[in-house]
Amino acid sequence: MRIFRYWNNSLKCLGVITDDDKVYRLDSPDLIALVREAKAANVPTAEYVRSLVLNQVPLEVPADSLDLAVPIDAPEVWAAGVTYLRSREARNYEATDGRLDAETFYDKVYDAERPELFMKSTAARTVGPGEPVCIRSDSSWQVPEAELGLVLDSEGAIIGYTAGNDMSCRDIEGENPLYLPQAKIWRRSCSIGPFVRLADTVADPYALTIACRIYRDGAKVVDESANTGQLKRRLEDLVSFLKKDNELFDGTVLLTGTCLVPPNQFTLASGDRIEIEIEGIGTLTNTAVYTHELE
Ligand code: DO4
Ligand code: MG
Repeated sequence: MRIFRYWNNSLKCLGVITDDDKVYRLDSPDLIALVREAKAANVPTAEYVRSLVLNQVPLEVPADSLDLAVPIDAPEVWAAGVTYLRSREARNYEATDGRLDAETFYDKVYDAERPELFMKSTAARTVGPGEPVCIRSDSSWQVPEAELGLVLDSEGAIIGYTAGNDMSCRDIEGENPLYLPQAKIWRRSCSIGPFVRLADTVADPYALTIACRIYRDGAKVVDESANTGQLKRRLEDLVSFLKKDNELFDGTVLLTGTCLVPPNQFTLASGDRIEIEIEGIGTLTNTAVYTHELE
């Protein structure tokens, strides 16, 4: 069961795709309200939504044909790093110019009990499906990072799963790890959506194929896939470190790290179309542009 939002006459509406692939409009204002209503009714959210649509007529169009919006206004997006071997390998490459002769802090954090967690984005910097993501003008080595996103409530419970893009500058991060915030955070450097699959309808979050495809001038220039089974950490452990002495807000998103990095010679160019697909969750599509091209 997947919750989404879409534009209808300049209004953001809430919708659901049920397990039998029917699409319904929901009256609740947003996902968090829906979760609260289910809690008040003392039933799991998916069961509550099933009861809401029981006697409703489904929309006649597939969800993909609607004008999909960001599924949740995440007040904060956090991200975990170096949670997959592929990320460790890529970061060691960019930090050492390919001369891998000593243990790096990426090797250390991959094995440490404490995960790398960083603030990735705020609601104002986060875009949804179909919206442009931005590339920085002071970087010449930029990639999307396809990541499984956890949608959390203020207690840290996982409400659902979404797809996320942690746009990253490999040259800025590789030059000096202290530049991480600049390598990760700028205008429109994060994208999430289009669907949030309710957590109680996902049988095994450690068995999801993640794919990243990039198209340039109509040709596919990147096509990579991996699986959340390769994640080094437990999702609950990432959340428990995020929660420590911290305040979480309903709808916070935690991106769980990338298992896919495009080949080292690849960098994003303006006009590239990025598709991030997570099995059972959906495909997040955005086009990359420079910030000065937005206006
Ligand atoms: O260590 C820097 C960031 C790592 C990251 O974003 C990832 O592994 O996905
Ligand atoms: Mg990342």
